[in-house]
Amino acid sequence: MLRRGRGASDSLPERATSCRSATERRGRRTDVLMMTPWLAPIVWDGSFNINILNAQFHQRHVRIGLTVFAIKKYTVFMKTFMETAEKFFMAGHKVNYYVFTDRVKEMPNITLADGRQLVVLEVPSYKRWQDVSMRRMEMIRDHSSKRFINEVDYLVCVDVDIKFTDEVGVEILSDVFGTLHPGFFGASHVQFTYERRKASVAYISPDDGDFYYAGGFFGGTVEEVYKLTNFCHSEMMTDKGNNIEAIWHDESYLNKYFLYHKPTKVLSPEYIWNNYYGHPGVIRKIRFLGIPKNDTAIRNK
Ligand code: 5GW
Ligand code: MN
Repeated sequence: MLRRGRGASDSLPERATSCRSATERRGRRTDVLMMTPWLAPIVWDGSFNINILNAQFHQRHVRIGLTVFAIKKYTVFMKTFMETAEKFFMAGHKVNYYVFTDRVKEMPNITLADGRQLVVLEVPSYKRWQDVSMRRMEMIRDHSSKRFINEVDYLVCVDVDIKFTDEVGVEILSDVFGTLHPGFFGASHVQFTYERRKASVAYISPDDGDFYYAGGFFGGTVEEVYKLTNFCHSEMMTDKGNNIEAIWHDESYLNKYFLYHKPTKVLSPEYIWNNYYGHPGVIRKIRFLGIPKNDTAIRNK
């Protein structure tokens, strides 16, 4: 039997300690769900080593597209969005910002770090705010097949009324991912605000549902995002033809998609927090924080 010599100071308990991973030393999270029933990781602070992940994704020369819509008055959110993204979103990786807007002239002029570029895509605006929100699916779909597929590997699709307040990096990337809505991560599936009218194709029965996903943060490979947005847009058009619109608009169709196409990674509400929900202890980091809106001042202009 081969046996390595041991120094006097190399006692067994000490060795056992030094063999533990950094995650274990900091303490494995037992306070939150770390994996979905279909074995997809749920990303919480402390569940990943960003240095190892960065090395892996750098080796693949990964390119990331961040899509955001700034239609009508929502251009006011762009400066903070971009400035905080430069600080916290995928630092050190190749990033294309894809900003869909009807007000190209109102885009902020921000100096970007190396390997990052801003692509402004001029799009029409819709009169109804519900359409402004919902038509994002169609526009992301159309640009995925035309442009994004040639330029990036992954797409991250987010709301604009948000600022980055901590690191959001490659730990979020996977074939297709969704984010737990901060209002429902402790709730039971019967409480989820899925579409409950059977007349809508977004309908989900009270017996079904895994999680309630936020409409403001999803993504995946360009191909998977194409499939997701194509589904959501087509289903919206079916409902429109039947004169019905799902209760939470694009979010309702997204939840329907994820019920039948399970995400390969689920992000914790660290990734789309809102102070409206307070500061529970399980939220160790707030990475992406909703900005309070004055509805009359911003929304209906
Ligand atoms: C305007 C009035 C009511 C609701 C949405 C809008 C609106 C949304 C708009 O005028 N312009 C616009 O660009 N949007 C886009 O849709 C933004 O990217 C915004 O983040 C996204 C979703 O709308 P939100 O953020 O107002 O929805 P909640 O559910 O986060 O409040
Ligand atoms: Mn929002």
